[in-house]
Amino acid sequence: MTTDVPLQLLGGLTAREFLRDYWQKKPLLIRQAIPDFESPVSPDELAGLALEEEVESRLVIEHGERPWELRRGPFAEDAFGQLPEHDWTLLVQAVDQFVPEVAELLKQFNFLPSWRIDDVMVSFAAPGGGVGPHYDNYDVFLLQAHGQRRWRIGQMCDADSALLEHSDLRILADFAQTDEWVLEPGDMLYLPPRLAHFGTAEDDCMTYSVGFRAPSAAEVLTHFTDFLAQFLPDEERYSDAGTTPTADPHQIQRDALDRLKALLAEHMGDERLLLTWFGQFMTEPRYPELIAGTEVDDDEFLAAIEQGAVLVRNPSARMAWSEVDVGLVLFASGQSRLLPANLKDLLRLICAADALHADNLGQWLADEEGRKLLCELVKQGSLEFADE
Ligand SMILES: [Mn+2]
Repeated sequence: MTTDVPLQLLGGLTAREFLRDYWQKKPLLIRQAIPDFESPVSPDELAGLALEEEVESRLVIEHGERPWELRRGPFAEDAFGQLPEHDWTLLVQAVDQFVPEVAELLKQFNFLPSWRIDDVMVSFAAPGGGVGPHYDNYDVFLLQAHGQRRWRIGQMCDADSALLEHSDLRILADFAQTDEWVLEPGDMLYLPPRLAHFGTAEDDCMTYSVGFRAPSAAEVLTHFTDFLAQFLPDEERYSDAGTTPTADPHQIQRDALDRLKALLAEHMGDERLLLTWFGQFMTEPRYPELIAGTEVDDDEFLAAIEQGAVLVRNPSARMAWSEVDVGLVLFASGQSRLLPANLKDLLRLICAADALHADNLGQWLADEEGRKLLCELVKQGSLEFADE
């Protein structure tokens, strides 16, 4: 992708300028980031999604059975009829996995790695509705999709910031406002992690939140070491061969720490395993149960494609690829495959194309490794045959 072209989505900044000056640093309001934006999802359709078992949804009612009452979906059909006229919000996660037009929107964010994108949450709010002043640990682009929302931003927060006593929601006890805007459809607000913000609906309004994933340092350490440990035999232990007599047997000496540090460095520095773990971790699907594979053998697969069948990415699948010294690695929905270097263009195609078919697969259908890979991805469920 070109990084030095001014982007309407970024208010005329180039991707390079945005990443240098704003990303992870400071907020940016972009008027008409997507001119004449019309939400591909209606409020009714959003409410419909919140009834579905596999969809993660929440309702926040400011003056409910308790202040800022949180209810979790799936909801019953009559749940929305009984709500007050104002001051409530419905939030639906990962709408991009269920509405292709919302997934399409994510292509505009291709100046960022796709594996950093988490999901598009869509919220509908009645007038006055919001989830209270809070901060998130993730970057977010807030695209106004319908109606108007007033956004207030405040201070940078951290784990010491005081929160209201609330069992489910993290609402800030103090909010020091620094700026305020009313967003119209097509306007977008970028917020870096940990910036206090507070959105309230001016009228019936819908907002799309493009959220990002970034593992915490604690997650990196615990998950990577768990992953590493699978490959370490029980015999490999702290070892002090060649040690010298100790002056005081009760003292832990410096050389013990040095031995431990060497043990850690040897394994933590394994780049291949670090990459494998990271790629698997970052492509783990939010809803693994929606990645169901299809049994298909190599010949059936080839025949189907040659007869015009089309493969599409499972909307719940996540994919990324990387280069290693012995070839390539494809990460697909939490799994990794080591592949020969000559499959690079195929990996790029699989990760990027909307659809795979005889035309764009072309020569790859004659490549045994390539065909096997496609077939395996269908069996795993990351790719699926499009419905006729
Ligand atoms: Mn937020």
